[in-house]
Amino acid sequence: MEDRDTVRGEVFNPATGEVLGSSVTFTTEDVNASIDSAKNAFLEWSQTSARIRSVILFRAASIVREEQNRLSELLTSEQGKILPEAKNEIQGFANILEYYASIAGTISGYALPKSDYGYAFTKKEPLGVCGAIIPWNMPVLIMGWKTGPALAAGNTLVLKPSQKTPLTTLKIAEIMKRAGLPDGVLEIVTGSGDIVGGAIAKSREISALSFTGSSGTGAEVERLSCGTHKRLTLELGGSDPMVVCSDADIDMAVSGAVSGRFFNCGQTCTAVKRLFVFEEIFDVFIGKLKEKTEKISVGNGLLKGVGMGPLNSREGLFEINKIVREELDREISVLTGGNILNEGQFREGNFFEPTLVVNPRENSRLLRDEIFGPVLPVVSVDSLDTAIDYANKTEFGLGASVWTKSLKNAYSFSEGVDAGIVWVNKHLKIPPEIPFGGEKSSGTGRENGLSALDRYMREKTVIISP
Ligand code: TXE
Repeated sequence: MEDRDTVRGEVFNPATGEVLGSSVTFTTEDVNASIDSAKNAFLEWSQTSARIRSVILFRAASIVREEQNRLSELLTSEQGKILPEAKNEIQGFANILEYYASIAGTISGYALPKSDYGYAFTKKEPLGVCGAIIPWNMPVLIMGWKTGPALAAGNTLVLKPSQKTPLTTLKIAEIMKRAGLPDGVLEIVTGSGDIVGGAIAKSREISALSFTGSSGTGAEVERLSCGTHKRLTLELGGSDPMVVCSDADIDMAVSGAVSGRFFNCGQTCTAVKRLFVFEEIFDVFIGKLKEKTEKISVGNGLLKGVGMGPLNSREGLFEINKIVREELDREISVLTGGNILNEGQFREGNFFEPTLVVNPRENSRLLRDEIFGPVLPVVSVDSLDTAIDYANKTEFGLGASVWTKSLKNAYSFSEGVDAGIVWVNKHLKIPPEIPFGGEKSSGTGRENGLSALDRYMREKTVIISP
């Protein structure tokens, strides 16, 4: 199989290998022209009342909902995720726009007590032109995380989707225009990471940049934007631990692990990437886990009954295969799966079996790196302290979960784990009003909720002397 990922702007269906369409390859000059358009649109948009901005965002959300079937099919075709997940993602985008539309009119500062110098108050203002760089794993949801707060606050936005998944993003941008978004308020710039992403990172006209992607590219974005004084939000890789205590509801935890890992074919920043199970329940737990994992039917995400689609890219597929083969070479036990699927209906796609690996070596890449595919390492632990030690033995600190009925366990885990978001008896779910983001190599800043809105505004203090 040869790698068909391209820099020429073609978009491939990861289930069939067919060319679905293409996007324009912007040059640096094209990106700068889009930044100028966003700059020209800023004055009018920032002075449009919050009520009108909200009306436009609500209208856009409503059209997105009306067209969700068409959009979901396109998203599945370009990204690979199964249709029900694509529908959830499209609805998730609409949810985010509606959330920010509903709070745009509440943006406010506060009045300070009278001092010897007179009266003072603070107010919140939009920053100007903002930038967004989006990856291919959740292109529409992540577009919402950045578009919702940036536009609701009165900024204009230059947004770069991944070259692997630009098509649904472009359709949604058209819908937002149809909903009444003035020209220049949302500029989509397509093309390569180096040129298009680089131009955004280096621009002095962009006041804030929100990037989601790998930790390595995040570091490059930091380097490129150094000296431009832009505000950076970085949502980077994760290697989320899930800890199952001996008092947990085992069936609920098994379901949580399976959906937490194999959702989106394992390509989610806050997926369950390492599973730690108390030794008292280990055998029962992995028996049930194996059974449920083997029931996942793999295939083209457009087909009914399919539970997991292909990986998005050939390079991703080969990387996952390499990591699993490294484990096999060390005679580590693969409980189920472990292979590329390439016969019959799978021939042209990027399919890999849902895979469970039991007790890999402590320094295995499975327990150290961000594994972006359907492979779950399961490790037995003798106590919560050991589990927390393992959980923190990674450069990442995005999400983490503990499954228990004990308040004491929940409290100790949430205190001890290095993570930006901690779930108890749940993993992965993040509604629009809940802020989340990472620690350590998982990034800086927050998406969602009021915290994200704040990233797109500056606080100005006014002092009025009599
Ligand atoms: O990501 P990149 P890739 C991880 C995951 C995955 C690996 C590689 O492990 O296997 O990263 O994925 C743009 N300046 N995650 O290569 O390169 C790029 O065009 C500015 C985890 O797709 O980080 C795309 O729009 N921008 C992650 C975006 O950055 C640049 C989600 C992300 O691409 C650029 C995605 C540059 N020099 C990948 N180079 C998560 N945890 O959510 C590239 N880009």
